[in-house]
Amino acid sequence: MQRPFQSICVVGLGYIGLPTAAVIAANGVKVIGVDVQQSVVDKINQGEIHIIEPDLDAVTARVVQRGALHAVTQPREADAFLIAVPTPFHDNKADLSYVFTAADAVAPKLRPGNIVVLESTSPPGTTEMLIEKMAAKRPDLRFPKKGATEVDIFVAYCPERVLPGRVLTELVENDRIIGGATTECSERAAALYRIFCKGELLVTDSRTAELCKLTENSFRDVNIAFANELSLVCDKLGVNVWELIRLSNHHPRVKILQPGPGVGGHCIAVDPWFIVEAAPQQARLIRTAREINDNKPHWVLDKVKAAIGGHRGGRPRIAVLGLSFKPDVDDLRESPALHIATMLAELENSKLLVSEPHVAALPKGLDGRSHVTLLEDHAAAIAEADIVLMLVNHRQYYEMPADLLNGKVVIDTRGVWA
Ligand code: SAJ
Repeated sequence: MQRPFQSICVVGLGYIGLPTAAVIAANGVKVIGVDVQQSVVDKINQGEIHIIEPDLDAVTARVVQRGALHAVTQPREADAFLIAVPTPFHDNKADLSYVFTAADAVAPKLRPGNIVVLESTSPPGTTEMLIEKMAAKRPDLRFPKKGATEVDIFVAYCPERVLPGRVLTELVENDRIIGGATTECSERAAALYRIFCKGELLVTDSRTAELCKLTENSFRDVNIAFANELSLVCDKLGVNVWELIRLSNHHPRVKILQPGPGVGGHCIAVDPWFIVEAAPQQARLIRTAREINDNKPHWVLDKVKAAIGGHRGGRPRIAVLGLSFKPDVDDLRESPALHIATMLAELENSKLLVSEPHVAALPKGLDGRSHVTLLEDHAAAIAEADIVLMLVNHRQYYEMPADLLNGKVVIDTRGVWA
């Protein structure tokens, strides 16, 4: 029997598209990878990769060498099309231009029986708009819409939910949500994901699938906001928030997360805005949570400013502990710790002794400033400092002599010394 998918075209060869293309190719299906950047295409065709992800280099080299994966700048005819392009959020709006550009590029290559799947994180209704875009370009083909019994092109939404650093494992092991435009679209999409996915394939409609991805990250954002709000309440009332949360979590149905200097990374700090944009009147808690978390770095900055104001005897030295967006990673993207350190450096009224075990040099915003120094040894930074600002609870920070903090003003946003 002929396999239903002989060739698959993956549009967008970034953090999701490239590993997906490589994994499908490794499962014996011919993959055409598409990226608008010629440099990315060239690199992949040489069997190399342009992103950091464990083991992806070896898999890519193997499938490119076997001819199972070939990269190009424009889509080509295939049995299935997977779209994994970025959907940035700016000026309070989701930017869907990359999705629609991909749809415009795919449309001329479509043949009856093809399936198109969108994976990019998207506001509810995007898949329906994608269908309209392609239908406008191809009036000769029947696309799925309400009441249609027969279609030529099947369309579905299937969000990516893999954790960077574990992408190759999670692509295969994780359950997937499949939101077809019709039941038959879902069935076809499920057959496509069965090629490489060992997890459960959970079928629903496209809007539910779109909202599901956004909901998962909003759920976490709202829960972190609750913890961050508690930290403000406790500061006002003179209560230790870490002890409060520890005690409250002994209740069998209470599981409060941890406060911090704010919420960073590329997903949790962004995705809830897609829901707020789609339903501004209804998504009041989700919006407020975003505002609480976004405001936390400024609250921390005010605490440091007060400590600087209270310091006697010249410019104080501040040990800034951690810059990454969460503990034990080297990722500085959208990091509240880096944001706070950069705002502090701008003030120029203190000397910053920065510790970040996962970077070799100071990042942009902190480099080239005479009053900012990167120290390899966090204990040395603390020993020299008047004020100690704990921003990221990296594993190494828990190991230091207990009396090192004696006589210092301590601002501990992570509860390391609580
Ligand atoms: N944070 C806190 N307090 C906590 C937990 C986290 O302040 O109790 C902060 C972290 O320090 C960090 C931010 O929240 O700044 C986000 O970190 P995270 O570990 O919660 O999440 P991410 O961004 O690394 O990954 C999330 C995950 N989503 C969920 O847990 C619902 C991951 O599974 C997704 O694959 C990923 O987003 C994604 O790509 O969407």
